[in-house]
Amino acid sequence: MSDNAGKLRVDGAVESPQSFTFESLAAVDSRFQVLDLQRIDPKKKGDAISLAGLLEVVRVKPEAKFIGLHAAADNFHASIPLDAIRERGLLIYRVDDAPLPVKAGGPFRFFIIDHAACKTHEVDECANVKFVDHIEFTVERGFDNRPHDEAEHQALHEKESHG
Ligand SMILES: Nc1nc2c(c(=O)[nH]1)N[C@H]1C(S)=C(S)[C@@H](COP(=O)(O)O)O[C@H]1N2
Ligand SMILES: [Mo]
Repeated sequence: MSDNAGKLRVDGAVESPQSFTFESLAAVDSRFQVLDLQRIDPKKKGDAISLAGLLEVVRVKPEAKFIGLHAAADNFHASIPLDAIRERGLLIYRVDDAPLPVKAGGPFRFFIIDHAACKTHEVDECANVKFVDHIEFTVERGFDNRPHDEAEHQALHEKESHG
Protein backbone atom coordinates (compact mmCIF):
# COMPACT_ATOMS: atom_id res chain seq x y z
CA MET A 1 0.00 0.00 0.00
CA SER A 2 1.24 3.48 -0.81
CA ASP A 3 1.52 6.29 1.72
CA ASN A 4 -1.65 7.72 0.24
CA ALA A 5 -3.78 4.72 1.15
CA GLY A 6 -6.79 5.84 3.15
CA LYS A 7 -6.22 9.49 2.30
CA LEU A 8 -8.36 11.85 0.26
CA ARG A 9 -6.59 14.89 -1.17
CA VAL A 10 -8.84 17.92 -1.80
CA ASP A 11 -7.30 20.80 -3.71
CA GLY A 12 -7.59 23.06 -6.75
CA ALA A 13 -9.61 26.28 -6.52
CA VAL A 14 -9.80 26.29 -2.70
CA GLU A 15 -8.30 28.47 0.03
CA SER A 16 -7.50 25.52 2.26
CA PRO A 17 -6.27 22.42 0.38
CA GLN A 18 -6.01 19.41 2.66
CA SER A 19 -5.80 15.64 2.93
CA PHE A 20 -8.61 13.91 4.76
CA THR A 21 -8.61 10.57 6.55
CA PHE A 22 -11.42 8.54 8.08
CA GLU A 23 -10.65 10.22 11.38
CA SER A 24 -10.57 13.77 10.07
CA LEU A 25 -13.84 13.31 8.17
CA ALA A 26 -15.44 11.90 11.33
CA ALA A 27 -14.25 15.04 13.13
CA VAL A 28 -15.89 17.45 10.66
CA ASP A 29 -18.55 19.68 12.25
CA SER A 30 -21.76 17.78 13.01
CA ARG A 31 -23.83 20.18 10.93
CA PHE A 32 -22.05 18.81 7.83
CA GLN A 33 -22.49 15.13 8.79
CA VAL A 34 -25.27 13.29 6.96
CA LEU A 35 -26.00 10.28 9.14
CA ASP A 36 -27.83 7.09 8.15
CA LEU A 37 -28.11 7.32 4.38
CA GLN A 38 -30.81 4.66 4.39
CA ARG A 39 -33.21 7.45 5.33
CA ILE A 40 -32.40 9.09 2.01
CA ASP A 41 -31.88 6.08 -0.27
CA PRO A 42 -32.98 2.60 0.85
CA LYS A 43 -30.12 1.04 -1.16
CA LYS A 44 -27.42 3.06 0.62
CA LYS A 45 -25.95 2.58 4.05
CA GLY A 46 -23.66 4.60 6.24
CA ASP A 47 -22.64 8.17 6.88
CA ALA A 48 -21.34 11.01 4.75
CA ILE A 49 -20.14 14.59 4.66
CA SER A 50 -22.35 16.89 2.61
CA LEU A 51 -20.76 18.49 -0.43
CA ALA A 52 -21.90 21.85 0.93
CA GLY A 53 -19.94 21.04 4.10
CA LEU A 54 -16.84 19.99 2.20
CA LEU A 55 -16.98 23.23 0.20
CA GLU A 56 -17.02 25.15 3.46
CA VAL A 57 -14.24 23.16 5.15
CA VAL A 58 -11.79 23.64 2.25
CA ARG A 59 -13.13 27.16 1.59
CA VAL A 60 -13.83 26.72 -2.10
CA LYS A 61 -13.15 29.83 -4.17
CA PRO A 62 -16.12 31.50 -5.85
CA GLU A 63 -14.60 30.91 -9.29
CA ALA A 64 -14.68 27.10 -8.82
CA LYS A 65 -17.34 25.76 -11.21
CA PHE A 66 -16.53 22.03 -11.48
CA ILE A 67 -15.74 19.25 -9.06
CA GLY A 68 -13.24 16.69 -10.33
CA LEU A 69 -13.68 13.23 -8.78
CA HIS A 70 -10.59 11.10 -9.33
CA ALA A 71 -10.13 7.40 -8.60
CA ALA A 72 -6.57 6.29 -9.25
CA ALA A 73 -7.45 2.71 -8.22
CA ASP A 74 -9.18 2.01 -11.54
CA ASN A 75 -8.36 5.23 -13.40
CA PHE A 76 -11.96 6.52 -13.35
CA HIS A 77 -12.59 10.26 -13.45
CA ALA A 78 -15.58 12.60 -13.56
CA SER A 79 -15.87 16.39 -13.79
CA ILE A 80 -19.29 17.66 -12.78
CA PRO A 81 -20.73 21.19 -12.73
CA LEU A 82 -20.86 22.20 -9.06
CA ASP A 83 -24.11 24.11 -9.34
CA ALA A 84 -25.93 20.95 -10.49
CA ILE A 85 -25.06 19.04 -7.32
CA ARG A 86 -24.19 21.63 -4.66
CA GLU A 87 -27.20 20.71 -2.52
CA ARG A 88 -27.21 16.93 -3.10
CA GLY A 89 -23.64 15.71 -3.36
CA LEU A 90 -22.34 13.48 -0.56
CA LEU A 91 -19.00 11.99 0.35
CA ILE A 92 -19.64 8.60 1.97
CA TYR A 93 -16.85 7.55 4.32
CA ARG A 94 -18.31 5.39 7.10
CA VAL A 95 -20.49 2.31 7.54
CA ASP A 96 -21.16 0.65 10.90
CA ASP A 97 -18.62 2.98 12.54
CA ALA A 98 -15.82 1.71 10.29
CA PRO A 99 -14.34 3.01 7.02
CA LEU A 100 -16.50 2.35 3.94
CA PRO A 101 -15.28 -1.02 2.56
CA VAL A 102 -13.64 -1.18 -0.88
CA LYS A 103 -16.39 -3.52 -2.07
CA ALA A 104 -18.83 -0.66 -1.47
CA GLY A 105 -16.58 1.79 -3.32
CA GLY A 106 -14.63 2.91 -0.27
CA PRO A 107 -12.77 4.13 1.55
CA PHE A 108 -14.30 7.29 0.03
CA ARG A 109 -17.21 7.29 -2.37
CA PHE A 110 -19.06 10.17 -3.97
CA PHE A 111 -22.85 9.90 -4.11
CA ILE A 112 -25.48 12.18 -5.62
CA ILE A 113 -28.97 12.13 -4.15
CA ASP A 114 -31.62 11.53 -6.83
CA HIS A 115 -29.04 10.83 -9.53
CA ALA A 116 -30.37 9.82 -12.93
CA ALA A 117 -29.82 6.39 -14.48
CA CYS A 118 -26.49 5.83 -16.22
CA LYS A 119 -26.07 7.61 -19.56
CA THR A 120 -29.27 9.63 -19.28
CA HIS A 121 -27.89 12.86 -17.86
CA GLU A 122 -24.62 14.49 -16.84
CA VAL A 123 -25.55 13.94 -13.19
CA ASP A 124 -26.04 10.21 -13.45
CA GLU A 125 -25.14 7.06 -11.58
CA CYS A 126 -21.77 6.96 -13.35
CA ALA A 127 -20.91 10.13 -11.38
CA ASN A 128 -21.17 8.22 -8.09
CA VAL A 129 -17.41 7.71 -8.24
CA LYS A 130 -16.01 4.91 -6.10
CA PHE A 131 -12.50 4.77 -4.55
CA VAL A 132 -12.13 8.57 -4.76
CA ASP A 133 -8.61 9.56 -3.67
CA HIS A 134 -8.46 13.08 -5.09
CA ILE A 135 -11.03 15.84 -5.45
CA GLU A 136 -9.99 18.86 -7.47
CA PHE A 137 -12.12 21.97 -7.87
CA THR A 138 -11.63 23.69 -11.21
CA VAL A 139 -12.77 26.79 -13.06
CA GLU A 140 -13.06 24.95 -16.38
CA ARG A 141 -14.34 21.45 -16.98
CA GLY A 142 -11.64 18.92 -16.08
CA PHE A 143 -10.68 15.40 -17.13
CA ASP A 144 -13.65 13.04 -17.40
CA ASN A 145 -13.47 9.50 -18.76
CA ARG A 146 -16.95 8.32 -17.91
CA PRO A 147 -18.47 6.19 -20.68
CA HIS A 148 -19.82 8.17 -23.66
CA ASP A 149 -22.41 5.70 -24.89
CA GLU A 150 -24.22 2.56 -23.85
CA ALA A 151 -21.60 0.27 -25.45
CA GLU A 152 -18.81 1.90 -23.42
CA HIS A 153 -20.99 1.77 -20.34
CA GLN A 154 -21.65 -1.96 -20.83
CA ALA A 155 -17.94 -2.57 -21.32
CA LEU A 156 -17.20 -0.77 -18.05
CA HIS A 157 -19.63 -2.98 -16.15
CA GLU A 158 -18.15 -6.08 -17.82
CA LYS A 159 -14.68 -5.02 -16.69
CA GLU A 160 -15.96 -4.37 -13.15
CA SER A 161 -17.63 -7.75 -12.80
CA HIS A 162 -14.51 -9.56 -14.00
CA GLY A 163 -12.42 -7.73 -11.49
N1 LIG B 1 -14.13 4.36 -9.60
C1 LIG B 1 -15.24 3.98 -10.27
N2 LIG B 1 -16.43 4.53 -9.90
C2 LIG B 1 -17.57 4.17 -10.56
C3 LIG B 1 -17.53 3.27 -11.65
C4 LIG B 1 -16.26 2.72 -12.02
O1 LIG B 1 -16.13 1.89 -12.95
N3 LIG B 1 -15.15 3.10 -11.29
N4 LIG B 1 -18.70 2.93 -12.34
C5 LIG B 1 -19.84 3.83 -12.19
C6 LIG B 1 -21.08 3.21 -12.65
S1 LIG B 1 -21.32 3.16 -14.32
C7 LIG B 1 -22.03 2.72 -11.78
S2 LIG B 1 -23.52 2.10 -12.34
C8 LIG B 1 -21.78 2.72 -10.32
C9 LIG B 1 -21.89 1.30 -9.80
O2 LIG B 1 -21.80 1.32 -8.41
P1 LIG B 1 -21.89 -0.04 -7.58
O3 LIG B 1 -20.71 -0.87 -7.95
O4 LIG B 1 -21.88 0.37 -6.14
O5 LIG B 1 -23.16 -0.72 -7.98
O6 LIG B 1 -20.50 3.22 -9.96
C10 LIG B 1 -20.03 4.30 -10.74
N5 LIG B 1 -18.75 4.71 -10.16
MO1 LIG C 1 -23.49 2.11 -14.55
